[in-house]
Amino acid sequence: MDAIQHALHRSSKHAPQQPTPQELSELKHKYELAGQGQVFTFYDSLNPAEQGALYQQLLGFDPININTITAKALAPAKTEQDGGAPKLEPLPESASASILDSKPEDINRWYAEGLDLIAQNKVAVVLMAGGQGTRLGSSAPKGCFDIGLPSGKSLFQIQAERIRKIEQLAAQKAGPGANVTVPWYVMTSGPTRGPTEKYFKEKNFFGLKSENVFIFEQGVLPCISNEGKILLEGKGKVAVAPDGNGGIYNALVESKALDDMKKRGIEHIHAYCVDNCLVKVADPVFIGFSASANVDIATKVVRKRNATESVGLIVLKNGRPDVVEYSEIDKDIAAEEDPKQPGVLRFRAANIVNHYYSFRFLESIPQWAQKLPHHVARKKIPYADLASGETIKPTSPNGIKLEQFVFDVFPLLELSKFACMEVRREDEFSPLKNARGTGEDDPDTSKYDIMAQGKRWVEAAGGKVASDDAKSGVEVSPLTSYGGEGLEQVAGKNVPVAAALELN
Ligand code: UD2
Repeated sequence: MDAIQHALHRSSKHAPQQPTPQELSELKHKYELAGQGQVFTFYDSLNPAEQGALYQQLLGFDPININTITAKALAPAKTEQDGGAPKLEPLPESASASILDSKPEDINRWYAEGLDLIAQNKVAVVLMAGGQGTRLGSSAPKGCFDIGLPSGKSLFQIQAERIRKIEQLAAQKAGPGANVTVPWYVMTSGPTRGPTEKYFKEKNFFGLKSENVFIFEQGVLPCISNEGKILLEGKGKVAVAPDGNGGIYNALVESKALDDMKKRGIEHIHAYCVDNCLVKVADPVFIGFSASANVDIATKVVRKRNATESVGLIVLKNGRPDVVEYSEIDKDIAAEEDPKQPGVLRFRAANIVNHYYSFRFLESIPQWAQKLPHHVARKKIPYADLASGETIKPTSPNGIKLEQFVFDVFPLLELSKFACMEVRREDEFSPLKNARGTGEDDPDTSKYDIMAQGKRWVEAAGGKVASDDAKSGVEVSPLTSYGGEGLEQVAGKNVPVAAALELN
């Protein structure tokens, strides 16, 4: 075991340790070989604790690999001219189902099968909550955000209560004595882990058992200057950023979340995005549909709102399922019309970060996680000036953040092991992306979409919502109804608008 491996072994057991002179010189040499020796510029001016912390941080990166992924991420996108970029096509009908035109008996069958799997404790939920919500303008984790519902519930609480309700519905179907648990694996990042853990504890895990909530953290990657150099945030710290929601795969393995799922006998996983207030957490229809299709991955999509909506597009590329992110799609392709349906977008299956995975597929993560590509986000990154050591806040993008995308795993699959389910946007997708007042994908549209859905449910159950004002609605607690069921008691009754309907 060489000095670095000794240090890795030692560091895994104790607080940041001072390296031995040999360990330090070996690590310095490794970074200098990679042209990244600048990270040691201020090392000698640091105190022992700072030196230990910087050493441990640098030990966690491989500078050669950082150079490789940076070069690959910056490589010019292949164009059709140089025979590179393959043709994109919409996913064929064979790989897609749509709730919009599925037969009710199929939907009911998927629902029943999904509930049975949940009742057999074979279903887990993974929440991607490491994003930093910059566009929303809130420094707290997005899941803590109060979208202004009459109940004041946050996104985390709404999602937790949907888990509690689906556990109850599955247990009711399974009959007396059923003991149903849907474990909730919450992925956070450096900036969101502390506040998320604190919030969950304050809220007593929203009524869930804490041993069934597994909060873990995704990895980080160094920020890179426009010249390809690893940036220091300060004299003793590398500037880092979360490694993207594609970091979920490594994080599931490194955090032992995957081991925990195996111990529990989990076979089906629902993974989703924290900012979608309408998300059907552990949706039995989606689980049943995916399990009966025996796929390794399934994804929910909604019809794209317009050519410029900021959503990834599910496509077929080289015969494989894939997603082209909104920040990387060719504008002309995004605006192309369907030749068979003028006025309808050709590429209209919008990715909503709502995925099913088979556990058997997630078990194979170590075989392919390193192969996932990195994407580049050009950003203004505060950095330590190498001459003065002062931290500079740049006024224009001075570097890049590298991140992986969760859906970059799709092309690993044959089409036969992949499925796509189109769902109703009004029932399943209302992302919280922008600050209040933006008018689209903001706290008010989130609140409205939940209240409008509650109103539809109450009216479908024979209830009457007192006001016809288009902006009015009813908040139906997830503990009262998961998807509009169980509202018989409102039949014939007037339900006041802006009510938080907690019929337990
Ligand atoms: C995401 C999708 C986009 C579309 C859109 C729909 C990706 C890469 N893009 O775009 O295709 O589906 O959502 O709303 O998914 N997250 C982490 N760790 C990170 C970064 C993000 O956990 O390092 C989580 C984040 O908390 C959120 C989800 O991933 O739950 C999506 O992240 P985002 O909101 O930054 O992605 P966005 O809106 O750019």
